[in-house]
Amino acid sequence: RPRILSGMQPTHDSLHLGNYLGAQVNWVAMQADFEAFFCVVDLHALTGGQVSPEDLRRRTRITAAQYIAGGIDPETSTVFVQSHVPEHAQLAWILNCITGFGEASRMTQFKDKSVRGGGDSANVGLFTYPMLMAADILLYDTAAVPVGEDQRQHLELTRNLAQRFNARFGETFVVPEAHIPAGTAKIMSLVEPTSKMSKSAENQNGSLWMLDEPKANVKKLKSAVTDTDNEVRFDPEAKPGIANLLRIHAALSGESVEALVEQYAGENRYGALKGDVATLVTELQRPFKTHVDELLADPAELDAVLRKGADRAREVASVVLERAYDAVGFLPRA
Ligand code: AQP
Repeated sequence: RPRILSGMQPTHDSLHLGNYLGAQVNWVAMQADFEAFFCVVDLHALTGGQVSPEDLRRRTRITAAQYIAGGIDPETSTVFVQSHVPEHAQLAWILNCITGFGEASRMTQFKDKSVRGGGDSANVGLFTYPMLMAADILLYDTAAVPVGEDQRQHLELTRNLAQRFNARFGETFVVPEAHIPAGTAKIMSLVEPTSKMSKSAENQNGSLWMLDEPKANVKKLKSAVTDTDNEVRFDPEAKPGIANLLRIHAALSGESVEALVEQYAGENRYGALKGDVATLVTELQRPFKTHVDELLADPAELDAVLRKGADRAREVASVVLERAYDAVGFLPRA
């Protein structure tokens, strides 16, 4: 089976609905047809600035538990923690050394996040984030990478680096394809529907947390920013708030956006649309949260799953890293 790899950062005590719909739903759908690797990218989590060791450890387990609660089967897919597989940091170094400074400077996530943090507060890890992400992917001979739209540019860089390495040192890496979902590639903030829903947004009312109390999310949805036009239409340019709600509804209910537009035809139906989305989100959240709580109640069992995952991941990653070490000319240890 061809391989897929994807991951999320343990930077919050819960994933948001954008992570779930933009990435995880696809992971679950793909795990039957691909040999899948799902990684909690804790090395990446250090790029956001200072985080307490307790928070990082807790969030790493919580993130892994959410993968499983969201439908990843650790018996068929490999679920692991990035720092348990040292090959990620090792390959990232080599990729850093074939990436141009200007090329890395053009990454929009770096530009956005370094500006958000006040410019000088950004660390060097944030700058080299895309090359670590490329290492994550290339280490598994990954054919496809299921991610949200925000990761498209990083994926393109990964492909460029794989091609460049292969051209310079001989065929070593598989060049991966992005696998970005059509409707839910970018779930928007509820308070600023032209920006993506995000873990690190300043206004937390824009994000729906999977593990929050359902009533907190219902409240956020009821006050989601829309427009003054009063008619439910799918027009992401003119009506980004309504378009976002329609996309979320469609993804959770399985109905098409067109059918929903018909269903909410008429005046003053914004309240009804918001109420129905709130019900769908609540229905999604309840069993999800219960399952996460069960998994977290037995951390030793969860850690054993992650241990097994790391062992399997290393079996693959160590072979690919050795190929890359050999290709660049590192002297094999006698
Ligand atoms: N709003 C979104 N819509 C669709 N997909 C999204 N993803 C993130 N936000 C949306 C996808 O979720 C996966 C996990 O990404 P991550 O943990 O690396 O976090 P991120 O990409 O940095 O985005 P976050 O979660 O919102 O965090 P911040 O605020 O730090 O940027 C990826 O596949 C991503 O595409």
